[in-house]
Amino acid sequence: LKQGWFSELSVLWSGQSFSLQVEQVLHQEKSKYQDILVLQTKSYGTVLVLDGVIQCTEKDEFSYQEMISFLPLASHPNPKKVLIIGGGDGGVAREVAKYPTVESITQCEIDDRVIEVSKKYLPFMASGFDSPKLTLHVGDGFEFMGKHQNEFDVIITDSSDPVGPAESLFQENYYHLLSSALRPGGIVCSQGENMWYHESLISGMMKFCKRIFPSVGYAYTSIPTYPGGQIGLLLCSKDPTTKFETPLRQFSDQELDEMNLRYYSSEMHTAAFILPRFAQKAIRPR
Ligand code: AAT
Repeated sequence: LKQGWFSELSVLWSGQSFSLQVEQVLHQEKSKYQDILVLQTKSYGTVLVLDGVIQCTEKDEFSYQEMISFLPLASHPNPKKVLIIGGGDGGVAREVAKYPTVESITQCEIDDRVIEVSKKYLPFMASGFDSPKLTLHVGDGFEFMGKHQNEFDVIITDSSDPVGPAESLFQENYYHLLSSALRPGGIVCSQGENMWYHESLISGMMKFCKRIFPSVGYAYTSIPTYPGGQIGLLLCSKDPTTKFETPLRQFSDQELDEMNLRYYSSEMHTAAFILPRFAQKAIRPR
């Protein structure tokens, strides 16, 4: 930490770095899987960093957690059983628990230390772990997926980047396992990296997804503390009639307020799938 600044360096966005001014290092440890760092920052509140990469900040986490949850849920006619892979801070569980039709949430996070540290330092996200609908498992998401068939309506992969423990979650065989873990008409949504930096990763994933699923889409959300200020979301459906950009469930302003949704709306849902031309060509979602 040079002169009180944290800089995010990675081979995934080489030649650039986003920095945050640090007021205090709240926690630092090396878990079995990764380096865990919690920072109190000047302008983004509490920040969770894994292996040197920002996972979430208090100021803007809602953008990502709401969109990775509500895009697949509102694209499904009646999601009841939801599985979350990763998401050790609890933020996605918090969002999924808001959705009216959801009856049960299963989560598989690899690192119990991320869960414990989040409970202590990120209670506004870890509140997701308090949901009576949630069953939490600690283990590898890839291995977990191999043990479940025809079970879930929606599977959300809230994973870190493909360098480190999440590498297997970006591969074709993981998507075959996702497909068999879904019930008929099921939908998956995964952290989909950045269209400015990861064109070949994304287009490669879109290609194998289209071989496995009849409907595939790519959306993105704006979030200042992820590289490039935005992050993609890769969606696949077992139902060939799924039109991801048209939500099947629309919420009124009052309902959105009651669920404390600050980013998601039906309009944002539709808009998130409209890509700039360069990305449209590179990624070719349809
Ligand atoms: N909601 C915050 C965003 C994240 S968290 C990613 C989570 O995935 C972490 O808790 C990490 O421990 C967990 N994880 C990593 N690998 C696995 C695995 N194989 N099985 C289960 N969980 C795993 C994502 C931030 C994206 C950052 C973009 N640059």
